[in-house]
Amino acid sequence: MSLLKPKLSPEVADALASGGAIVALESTIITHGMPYPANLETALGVEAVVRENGAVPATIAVIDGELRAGLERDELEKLAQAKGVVKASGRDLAVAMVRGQTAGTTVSATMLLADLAGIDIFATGGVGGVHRGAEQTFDISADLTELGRTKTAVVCAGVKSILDIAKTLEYLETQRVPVIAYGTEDFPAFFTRQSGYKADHRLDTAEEIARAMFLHHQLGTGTGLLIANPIPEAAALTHDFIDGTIADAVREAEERGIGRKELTPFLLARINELSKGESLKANIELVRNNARLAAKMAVAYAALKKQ
Ligand code: PSU
Ligand code: MN
Repeated sequence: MSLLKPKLSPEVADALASGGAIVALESTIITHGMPYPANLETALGVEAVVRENGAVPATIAVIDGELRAGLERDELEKLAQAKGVVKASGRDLAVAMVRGQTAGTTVSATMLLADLAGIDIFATGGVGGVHRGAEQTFDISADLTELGRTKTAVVCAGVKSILDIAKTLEYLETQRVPVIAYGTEDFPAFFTRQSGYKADHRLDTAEEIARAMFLHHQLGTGTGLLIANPIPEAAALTHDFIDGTIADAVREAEERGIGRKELTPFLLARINELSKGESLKANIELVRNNARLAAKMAVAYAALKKQ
């Protein structure tokens, strides 16, 4: 049985055919991670940043049941305003196809589809992880198991402290996923440049990260890589400001009994409200920053593959 491939935009198809640099982008951040119109502006802005840095953007989603890599502007506009869109992790894709649904793809689903398309690098804001209280709820994002089985390098700004960061790092260790911090020893916590935990590894250039990716795959590890890129200093929030807000949002979710796939979108929306939009501003900046690094990695990686 042959493997499916997502339908490629002409630009992405050209780049793949010529061995050019491509950066995959996810769409749950558009459908469930940010409010309209900030989600659309961010999606368009991130694509522009990828292009400015020499790579082709491939936003991944399911549109009317069709797997897609590379969306046109009007499709992004529709996705950003659509109501009742599915949040699809890798396990939800087949049913979304059968039902003809439109879905935002999580990190897990985006990695899977990027890999099927032949795209090696993917930029996002934050990945899912082990939720606080997971010892009771068992709530561990499929993003982490996907990283343990799919060969995509994911550039993120670390994980938010809506998650149990220590357990998330432990889980990635179990899954044989290297966690590489860019230009720092610290594992960043999304809104802040430090989480209180160290990353496993530090590399200081996009070229070095691309070489590490190349070798990681040549070793037949079969796993992805997590690249943690700290939010730019000027956009970072202070621990004092954001930690209380996150704690309030987590408590509220618990009180209201929110769980499973609704939990992360609820927390993101609540943190945005409680922070009066400060978290959203930081979120936009860090995603752009990740797109920049991912594009530079993609340029370096494309050159390595041609050697
Ligand atoms: N964290 C964020 N922003 C996001 C997400 C996580 O800061 O948009 C989204 C991503 O698409 C991620 C998904 O893959 O949430 C994880 O959801 P869950 O925790 O339900 O696995
Ligand atoms: Mn979950």
